[in-house]
Amino acid sequence: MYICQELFDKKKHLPASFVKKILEEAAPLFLSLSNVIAVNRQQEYVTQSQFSGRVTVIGDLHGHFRDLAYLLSPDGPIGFPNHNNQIIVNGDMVDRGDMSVEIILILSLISLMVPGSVHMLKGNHEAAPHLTTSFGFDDEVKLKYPGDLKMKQLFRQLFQALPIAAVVDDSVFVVHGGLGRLTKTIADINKVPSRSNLKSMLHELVWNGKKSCYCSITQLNQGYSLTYYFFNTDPGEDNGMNPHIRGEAFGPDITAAFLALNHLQLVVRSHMYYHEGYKKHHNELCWTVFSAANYCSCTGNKGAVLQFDQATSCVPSIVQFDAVHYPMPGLNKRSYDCLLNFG
Ligand SMILES: [Mn+2]
Repeated sequence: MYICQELFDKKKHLPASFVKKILEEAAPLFLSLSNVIAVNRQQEYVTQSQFSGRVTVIGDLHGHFRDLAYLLSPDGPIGFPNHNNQIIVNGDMVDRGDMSVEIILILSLISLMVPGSVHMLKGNHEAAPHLTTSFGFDDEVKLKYPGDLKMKQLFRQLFQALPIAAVVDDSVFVVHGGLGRLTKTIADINKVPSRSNLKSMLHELVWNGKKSCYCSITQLNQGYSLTYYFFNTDPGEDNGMNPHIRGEAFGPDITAAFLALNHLQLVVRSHMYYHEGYKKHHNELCWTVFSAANYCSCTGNKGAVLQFDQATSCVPSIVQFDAVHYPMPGLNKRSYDCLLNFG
């Protein structure tokens, strides 16, 4: 991480051949995982009902590599990941910030070096290519690896391979955006054969033979719809699905029904900026965590992570942190205008 930062500060970058090697080796590893991955702490031998070790959920990073470096540093609140100190990175690692490339590379590298210690999930910015085109990531790749046409394709391939969600200790569902109108079992989601075929996955999960979905076939074919549900919804106050400033909001009844159907206790999602870095919704059954502190160098918010570190409880500890300050010259006007309305 220090090498990445030092190179960046000198306007240099990791060699393209090294980057490609990481991307080419990590993508098949991610694709081999189930759509919803199980992240389990070790069960203590004596009681069988208590867990040891820690799992930390990191929310949106959006190119804030310095925040990630702080979190994983020896003096940071997480430290370097290992089997007893696992991290889930809950999507939207890229766009808007200026070091998205380094975030993907360092997390992929640790995933390869210490399997099972880092769990990267897909966010709407990894799921929809038009977002990386509009919000900076594609430009960042071009800037750092000019003329290298294969590089963007390898990043895209890796994004497609990322899992959709995680379940911690058979209790906590972790997903980037939230839930949708079709309540699904974890088994249903896992039955979808391949994440690399996005259209097929969207069709199966969203439609499932029903024609009641809000979206049109055209939108579906463009690959928006399930990304909408799992990656794009926000918690709302009213029951059911309701119109929302940036799409649809899912109500407390949707959260309760999903948890009951899957015998789970809590939903942790990200996707939305809050000034304190986290927020509890739906009678504390759904929590938001957001980890880009001082988002895009202009909001002054704290970052937060949620840590499952107690032996018996699935209520996480909240760790807040202040931004690692730096200028962000690459922020364009469209990003600035949109950043509070889009996760
Ligand atoms: Mn998002």
